[in-house]
Amino acid sequence: MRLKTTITHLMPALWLTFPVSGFTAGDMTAKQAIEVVVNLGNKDNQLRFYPSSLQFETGKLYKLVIKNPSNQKHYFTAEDMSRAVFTRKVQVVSQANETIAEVKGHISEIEVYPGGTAEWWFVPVKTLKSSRLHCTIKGHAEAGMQGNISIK
Ligand SMILES: [Cu+2]
Repeated sequence: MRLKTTITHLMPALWLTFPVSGFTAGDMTAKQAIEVVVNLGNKDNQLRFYPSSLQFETGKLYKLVIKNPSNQKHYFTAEDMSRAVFTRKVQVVSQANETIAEVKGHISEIEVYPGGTAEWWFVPVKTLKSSRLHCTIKGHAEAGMQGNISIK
């Protein structure tokens, strides 16, 4: 009777001392982020994403740096991707490369103004075969401002 009680009391301590590998993966949002840069258009105002194809992997923390080097505003819209990731935060970066705003919560699209940069920090939690990336400004996707995103 007494022995049984002791063992029961020891159980939580044992779990803490010997975590089962793979069971306690830790805080995935606290890992070192993998940086991926995507440009919305270019200096010649071409209506393209550079690159237009993005690949991610589940369980890794990404910092997607969305830059707009063009003279007009653009959207990074990826509805399916937004539902397949856990967003840690979005940071708005100034021209001097200082973080000037941080947004938390679910994100479905990001609009970046000429010369601006936004960083989308997320962890993919679901796989995605090939989902649409596009700019929602009238005529932009039709002119070529679209791409695809996959998560493996
Ligand atoms: Cu656009």
